[in-house]
Amino acid sequence: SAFEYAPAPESRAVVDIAPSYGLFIDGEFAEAADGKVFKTVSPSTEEVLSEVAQAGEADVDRAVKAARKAFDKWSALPGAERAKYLFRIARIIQERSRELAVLETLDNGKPIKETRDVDLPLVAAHFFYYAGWADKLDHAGYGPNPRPLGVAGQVIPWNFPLLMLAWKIAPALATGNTVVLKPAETTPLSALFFADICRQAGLPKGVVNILPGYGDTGAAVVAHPDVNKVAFTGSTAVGKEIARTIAGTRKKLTLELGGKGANIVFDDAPIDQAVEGIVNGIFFNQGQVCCAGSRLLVQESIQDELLDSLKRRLSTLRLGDPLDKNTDIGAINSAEQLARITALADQGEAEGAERWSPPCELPSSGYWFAPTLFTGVTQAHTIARDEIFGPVLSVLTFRTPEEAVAKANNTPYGLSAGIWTEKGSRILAVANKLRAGVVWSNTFNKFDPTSPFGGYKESGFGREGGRHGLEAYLDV
Ligand code: TXE
Repeated sequence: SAFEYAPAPESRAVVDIAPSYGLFIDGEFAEAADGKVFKTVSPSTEEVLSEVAQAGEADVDRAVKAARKAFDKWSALPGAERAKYLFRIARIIQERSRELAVLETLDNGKPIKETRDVDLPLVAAHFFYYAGWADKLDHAGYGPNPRPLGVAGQVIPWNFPLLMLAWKIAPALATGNTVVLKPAETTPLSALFFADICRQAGLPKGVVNILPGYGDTGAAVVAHPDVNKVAFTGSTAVGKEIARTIAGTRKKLTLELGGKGANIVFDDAPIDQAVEGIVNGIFFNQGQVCCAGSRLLVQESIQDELLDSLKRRLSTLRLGDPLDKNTDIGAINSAEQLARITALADQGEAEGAERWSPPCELPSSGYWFAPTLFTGVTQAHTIARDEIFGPVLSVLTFRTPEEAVAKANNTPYGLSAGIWTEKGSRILAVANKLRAGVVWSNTFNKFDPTSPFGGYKESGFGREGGRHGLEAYLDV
């Protein structure tokens, strides 16, 4: 089934990484028009994995033209025909999931446990899910005959490279749009392997185009006049810049930006379960997750007990080789991200919060950051407000549910929150007052292709996933 776990990958031998890769335009791999290339490295070893073509404006133009040309035929196909391609892609992803999981772990630095058990099953599930919608769009609640928008320009980040690609490409293709996608500069490889999967599935040329590059490539995709829809996941600053760029055009836009999620633990919560949820909330993918539970709000009366358990649990986490299936904490994705995390954590200390990490040896090469806890954090601290996007948890306390809600909402972001309590009525009462796109109760970081995902406030707008995810790609 779509939700089956991938078999356990045992070594990097399952993936064959070529020394160089081209851009994927109109069904073919090609060099950049100006011949530019960049290197992608493994963040856990700093080993160069491959050299990748870097798309410039001329390449963006060629890719958009190919997508535009492919659009007429692709959008005219009966939905059931488009579904066949998407189901085929989903099945190939399942078949190749060991290889893709190892590839993603090498290029991103996250533990194989995560790419194997979370990323890859979810990637396949998204393609299966949206394949199922392709012939049912008349019944999606948007009235008869909703129309695709045209060419979708999609820019994605590095924290879930293949999953973010799936979130963007699966609904776009199901609804009859064609795609020009720019992967993040530090993680281009899985998108290029996906291009190969499109060929393997016999997807018509030009329906999917993949353009590796830096921010300027993304900006050129966004600004291209023949792009009809822009979908972006990344930093709030770049999201705002994109919104400014396309203001005044008729391009449709969805933005999935940063977050500062609160995990709220009440005094009646099952402590052991809450500790697991807190750890998953902030240390999953080294905390490089937009919906991470990066603020722990704990009811004052259980603070000591909870922190003791949490520290004991953190002391058992294994940091190291991401390809080792026992590893819990992998590498930080890039030197730049490591520098950002380091600077914010240092600022937390300088502003007077109390810093704690379990004893933990960091490998000598690669980009690493030990799991870190800050206690005595108040709203005045930078680490209570800014997105750190790393394995750093800020602990704040509250006395009453009202105070918990006020503190949780006291952020410019609004992407995620978690509530831990035995009382169902309290879950509903608190959840209804939180300004967050997703609220988990007695769990955290659970994803499902049938659920819409997206933010309030500075976390962006528009929804991805579920029936709502179709709307972003349709004129209704
Ligand atoms: O993001 P960028 P970065 C947050 C997180 C992190 C910070 C910086 O707080 O610490 O952002 O990360 C492309 N026009 N998130 O620098 O720059 C870029 O090439 C068009 C949260 O990596 O936003 C990449 O493909 N595109 C987040 C993508 O945008 C541009 C995930 C994201 O990079 C561009 C990532 C431009 N002008 C970071 N400039 C989340 N919501 O999950 C860059 N890009």
